[in-house]
Amino acid sequence: MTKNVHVLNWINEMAELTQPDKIVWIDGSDEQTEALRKEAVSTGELIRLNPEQYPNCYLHRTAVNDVARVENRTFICTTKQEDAGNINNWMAPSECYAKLGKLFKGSMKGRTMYVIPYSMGVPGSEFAKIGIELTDSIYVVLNMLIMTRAGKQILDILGDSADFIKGLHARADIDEENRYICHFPEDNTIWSVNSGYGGNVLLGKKCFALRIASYLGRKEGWMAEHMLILGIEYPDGDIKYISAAFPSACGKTNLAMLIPPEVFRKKGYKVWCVGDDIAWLRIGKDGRLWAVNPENGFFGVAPGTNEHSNPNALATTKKDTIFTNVALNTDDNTVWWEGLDNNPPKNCIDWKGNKWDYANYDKKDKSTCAAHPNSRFTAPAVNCPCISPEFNNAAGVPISAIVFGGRRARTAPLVYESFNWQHGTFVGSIMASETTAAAAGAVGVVRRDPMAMRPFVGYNMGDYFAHWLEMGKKIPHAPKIFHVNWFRTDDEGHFIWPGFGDNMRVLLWILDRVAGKVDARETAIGYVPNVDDINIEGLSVTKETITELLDVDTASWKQDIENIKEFYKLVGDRVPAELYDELKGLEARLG
Ligand code: OXD
Ligand code: MN
Repeated sequence: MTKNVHVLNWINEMAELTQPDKIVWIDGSDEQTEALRKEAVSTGELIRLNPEQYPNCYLHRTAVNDVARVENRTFICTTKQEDAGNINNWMAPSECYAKLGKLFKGSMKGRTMYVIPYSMGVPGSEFAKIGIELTDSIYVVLNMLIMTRAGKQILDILGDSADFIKGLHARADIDEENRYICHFPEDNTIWSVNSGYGGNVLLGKKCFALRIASYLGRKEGWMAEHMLILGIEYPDGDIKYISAAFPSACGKTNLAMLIPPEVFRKKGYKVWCVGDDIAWLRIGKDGRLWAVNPENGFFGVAPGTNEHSNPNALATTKKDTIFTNVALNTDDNTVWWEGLDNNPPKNCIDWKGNKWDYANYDKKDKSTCAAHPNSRFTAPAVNCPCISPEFNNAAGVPISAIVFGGRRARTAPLVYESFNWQHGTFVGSIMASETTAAAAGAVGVVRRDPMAMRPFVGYNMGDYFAHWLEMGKKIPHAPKIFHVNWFRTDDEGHFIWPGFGDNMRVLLWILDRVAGKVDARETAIGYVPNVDDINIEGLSVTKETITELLDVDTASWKQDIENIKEFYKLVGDRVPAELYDELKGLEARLG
């Protein structure tokens, strides 16, 4: 499919190492894709679902020891350890190549090596980058064909260039003790071995589009972020775009596809989804920050997805979708997961492939669940009813506001605005989420997750903060930076804010601030809305509740300061002085 010597030499080298029986090039054609699906069904790697209810949909089960990303086995392999920083695991490149080389050696004997040329971003566009993944898994091929733009055309665009990311993946023995997800940012290389789970093996996603891309972005003057992108269309047709970063399990896919509350829908408001997980951001010729979603599909968490939480995601998965580790309803060959509805199928196979013990099912005990809590759907973006008309626009969309968010019971108010870009970078750097403890009202453990990028920055976190500050100086018309918290609780531990579609009310305040349409109250942490400026038309939430949601709890902020200091110390000596200045400023304002 190509005469590119860089590609051919590298594939020869990797084939000599892994020794596959044959090599198959993925051309992206319907015929080849269908043949691979058939082959996977014949070996049991995929189960075909009911073609009437789920046309062209399949179920896959991973090994029971291989169900999630493995942060403790993920490495950034830079020549100097300090370039990877304290937040990442590090191995010297030579040591890592030698160690993993042994695991890859002969790992594809008796198997096929698939060559997947793919593009992150619209192929051939200024924003796009090319990768090639070598894998011995049909499941990976079929997922990559959904999640990226893949096939022969990508090799045509690459021509004889050496500018591509080299990804090697082998399932090997799915041995957790020898599972490694390793990144060599100085060599544009990713090696992943002993896993078959999406986040570890779909190398275009977290490995390339976040870890390697964040490294490239710093070098080349742009940003790769763990952000959704959405557009809000006003009744007059104007559309404003927001990008937002939240740690895993904070409802990013739900926010990206939100349906406006009825009162807004009636007035003509719409929400468009550009992306649910990753944004590549660059400074446009007009001086604004422009974002593309480099992916071509959604790899979403299934449990909790339902007609109320995210009807658009549900609709997206009704065709051409691969489900992973959900339950199989054997009565009608359809899928089910906890939170889909209140009718768990009595006759079903659980995510481990065993007959589900329905009689002993206890919603609160995860070990009795039919679907794995991290079970997934891989669905094409084009299936989404609210996919943005700009989804395939190579230039991306102009960003008016950047939103950070976490899961905080008390500390963060519903929404606040940073004072400026530097302060906004500080707000992102101290992002955190709490795990809610079992006891009602108890506050859980705080995990700092700067810009929701803790597991995904491909270099030193301190340098990453510095890059944010640098970008701020270079963007003539920078977006404003906000922080939201949908998860504030009352004294009994109940969520106070309704969330889901109603989050749009907060996004509208954010956009009003950007447009200079509303005033705000200056507080120690930033600008907080005046109570009357959050539109609660058609909502059963009272003004008193909004007042409570917007309260800045000084005592818990003061407590947080110590934790922030500890975290900065952990990040190390490359935390920029400007962020320490911001921390001092916050401490002083809190009094
Ligand atoms: C994801 C994650 O899968 O952030 O998107 O873990
Ligand atoms: Mn994610």
